[in-house]
Order: sequence, then structure tokens, then C-alpha cells
Amino acid sequence: MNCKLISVPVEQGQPVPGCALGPEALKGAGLADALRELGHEVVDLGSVPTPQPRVVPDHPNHLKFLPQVSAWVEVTAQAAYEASADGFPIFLGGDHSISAGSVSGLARRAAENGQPLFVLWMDAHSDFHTLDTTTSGNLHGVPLAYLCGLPGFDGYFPPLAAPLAQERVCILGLRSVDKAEREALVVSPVRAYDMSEIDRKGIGPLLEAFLDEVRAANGLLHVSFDVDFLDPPLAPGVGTPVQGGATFREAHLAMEMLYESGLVTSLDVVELNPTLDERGRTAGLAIELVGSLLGKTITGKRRAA
Ligand code: 4U7
Ligand code: MN
Ligand code: MN
Ligand code: MN
Repeated sequence: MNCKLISVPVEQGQPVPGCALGPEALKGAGLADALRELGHEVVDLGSVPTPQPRVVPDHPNHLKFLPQVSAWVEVTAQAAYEASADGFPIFLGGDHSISAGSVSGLARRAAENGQPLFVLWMDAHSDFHTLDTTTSGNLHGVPLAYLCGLPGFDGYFPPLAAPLAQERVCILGLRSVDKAEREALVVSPVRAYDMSEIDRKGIGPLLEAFLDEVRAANGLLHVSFDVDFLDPPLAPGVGTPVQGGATFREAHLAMEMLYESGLVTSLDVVELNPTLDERGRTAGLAIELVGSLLGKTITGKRRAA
């Protein structure tokens, strides 16, 4: 695989300083070498340059850094579109607002090629607020709603070339969903699996069912990995930790299954905040998990798909 690292050092979508250092922390902790050891080529495409704020109308809701985040979405979408011509793009955040850009650029590419794009959103949160429903005003809480074409983004975020088909979206790991998000999810075909469901059914069967659908549709699969998917004692280096997250083995199993499926075509790693990390544990675990997603196995043998 030709892995392309694209850094998007934005933190204005969330309230805690330090998230913009995520890409450097991942690179400094050896992401590229870990991928090369697995036999991949790695090209570091550097950082998406900081854009000028976009000119947007005033919004009645209090939204933090809307002109800046909107501009990042636009430039990240363009970078994603270009990077997705070939190879395996890996977007390093930065906060999760960057995925409003990465996934929209990938969706535009998929639509042009006539391929259905599926998205696996691994996250404690559903990120399903619209600009009208967010109560925090933190724009890392809205990217999935934007990508799914929910109303209220027109004029504020860049126009979407191709909204995601909501039935092709699966959220895994939920344990913090706000009231307005819950109301929107209940009437949406988005599959939203919370930790209770993972406890009852197991992460393996839940993920397998989704992968079967991607395979049956001959689809592309983008994985948007919010590091707060993981349980906070394992991964303290995030700005919005929520108790009761995925365990070490649940996370690795998901990544191993994703690799074995052969379906994943791109990845985001977002929300790592190295200033909150403990001796680089969170960055180290994130790198290990990306390794599992890209072929690392315990015995070195590959299981048949
Ligand atoms: B993340 C929140 F209120 N829902 O809107 C909000 F709980 O990208 C959190 O998943 C959003 O980390 C978390 O601010 C966004 C909150
Ligand atoms: Mn998120
Ligand atoms: Mn989250
Ligand atoms: Mn977060």
C-alpha cells in the first residue's frame, strides 16, 4: 500500500489547546516507520497550509471559530480529493472537524468514479449536531451531520459535492450523545452502535455485519478514528474523554477485522492531544492500532478473510 500522510493541524473546532500538535506527535512517535515495517510505502505530504478564514454570514447560534473551521474544511476537502486519486490517504488531526473536509473530498472522488462510499465512525460521540442544534458551539461535534447532508450548513460550510448515503454510515463506540443528536439519529438510517450494544453483541459481529454490506455493494470504506473511541485510562490524551470506552482488545480486533476485510481505502486519526497525554501512551496506542488496520498481526500470519 502507498500510504500518504496528510496533516491537518487544526484545533479551533474544540476547546482544549494542544490538539493541533497531534500530527507531529504521531509522526514523532514513529508512525511512518511502523507502516514501513509492515511493508508499506509511506509518503509524508506535510501539512495542509493554514487557510484564510472563509467569509460566512453571521449565525444565530454561538459557533466558535466558524470562519476558520469552515476554511479548514474547504482546504482539507481539496487536499483529500487530490490525494485520493491513488494510494491510501491517512489524515492526521487535529480535531474531528477536519473529517468534514477529508470525507467530503473522498466522497466527491467516489461519486465521480461511481463507487459507493461507506464510512465507519469510531467515536465516543456521534458528531451529529447541526449548526443550529449544537449547544457547545464546538464544531468538532458537527462533521458527521454535515457529511450526511443534514440541514442548516448552507452558506456556512462549503457546499458538499456528494452527501453520504446515511445507510452507508456506521458509528461505533457511542457513550455520549446529546438530546438533539439522539432525535436526529432515531429518524436516520445511520447505524449507531453504543457501548451497551458492543457489550451485548460483541464488537466483532457488529462490525462484520457492516463489512458484509460494504463488500456486497462493492464499496469503498473510510474509517474515521476519533481517539476518544478508546477507554480513557488507555488513551488519556484526548480533549473530550468519556468513561466506558472500547478496550485494548476491542479496538485491536476491530482494526484487525478491517484489515482482513481488504475494504478500507482511507483513514482519519483525530482528536489526539499530546499535551494531555501521559508519556506518549495515547500516541503509541494510536500508532499500534493503525498498524493493526494496515496488516500487523500477533503471529505474523494472515488469517483468511
Ligand atoms: B468529538 C458534544 F456536548 N456533543 O457537541 C458537543 F458532549 O469529535 C461533544 O467526537 C462533541 O470529540 C465531541 O460539544 C466531538 C458535547
Ligand atoms: Mn469525534
Ligand atoms: Mn469523540
Ligand atoms: Mn473529542
